[in-house]
Amino acid sequence: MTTLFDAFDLSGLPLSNRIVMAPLTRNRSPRAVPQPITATYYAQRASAGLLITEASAISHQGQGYADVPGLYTQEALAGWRMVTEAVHAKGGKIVVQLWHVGRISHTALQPGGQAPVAPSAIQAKANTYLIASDGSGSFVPTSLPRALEASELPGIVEDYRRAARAAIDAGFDGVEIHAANGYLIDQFLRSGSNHRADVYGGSIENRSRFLFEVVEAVTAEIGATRTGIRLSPVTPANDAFDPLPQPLFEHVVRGLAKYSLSYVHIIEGATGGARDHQQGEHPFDYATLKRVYRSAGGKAAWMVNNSYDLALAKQVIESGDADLVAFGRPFISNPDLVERLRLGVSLTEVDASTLYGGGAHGYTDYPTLGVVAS
Ligand code: 8OZ
Repeated sequence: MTTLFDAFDLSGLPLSNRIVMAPLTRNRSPRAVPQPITATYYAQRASAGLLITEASAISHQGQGYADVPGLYTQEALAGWRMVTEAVHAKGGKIVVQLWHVGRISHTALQPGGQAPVAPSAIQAKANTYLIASDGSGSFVPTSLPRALEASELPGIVEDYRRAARAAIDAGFDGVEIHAANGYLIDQFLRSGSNHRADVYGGSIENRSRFLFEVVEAVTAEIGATRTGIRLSPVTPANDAFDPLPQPLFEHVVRGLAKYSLSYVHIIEGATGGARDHQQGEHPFDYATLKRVYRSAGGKAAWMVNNSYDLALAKQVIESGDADLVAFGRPFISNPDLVERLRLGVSLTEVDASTLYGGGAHGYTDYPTLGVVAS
């Protein structure tokens, strides 16, 4: 029987177990540059089968929160190079999450203080995070976005392509396209944020067009086997809404099945919240989503995420319902999460006050088993 702790072949990338560190925003990269301490943080967690970095902006326009990292300056890529080298030195594997926030941004974070961009000029009922010059952080409402011209989309697709290439050149084992949690790609997918009248809006096919253009560009540049994608069919995160998520996401995975992707990463329910969260009239059927993907010929690893505990993670792997399980917050406060799960010992609780922004405290000072925090 397959267990959580068995090795896994991720499209030729050997993983030492089926436990993945989910992408986790930490706001500790001033000027979008990962720091030496970022390398320490990821290297401490290298016993995960796979590390997925925090979301990383593909362009300045794709940036939506204070001090999140990017992939669009040489300085940032040099910072990421330190991270990939530190993780690989510990025998870990690491992919970077490619991010364009779309409307989940603020004029203070955009080039020239301009409005953020989105499929439609609809302000999200959501907050972003700013850090003042005195270092204090605060959540503020996102700014009203402007609707993108169709003629601007090839430039954004090009930013994804360039960021994917830069990521591979910086030593990453692959990339994850962030198509979840109410950011730009998800804003195109869902009718709540996409009111366009052109070929990028209206029907499910049209709303999915931008996603497939990004997938096409990234896979053509670095290879599908180094490309994963994250979806969140029913999350309300960042004001994401669609009344008919089932046919929408079945269309998406049917289209993804044409590519030999490394993995499809599904957030089940509300991101960081209820696993049974629902949008529209019916509970979302994740088993059918997977079946549709496999019936269409999709071979990628099926990665699941959201509030898994050890028992649920064991069950989903042992039953074959998923190939990989991603853990989020438990990885923040348990750098040796794999070992703790293996031994079935208790986990350290996360300190919510140090999640976003700050320095080493709550970042690199969580203890491993038998070691007292300094
Ligand atoms: C928490 C805070 C800021 C951003 C996501 C990138 O939800 C995020 C994020 C999470 O995908």
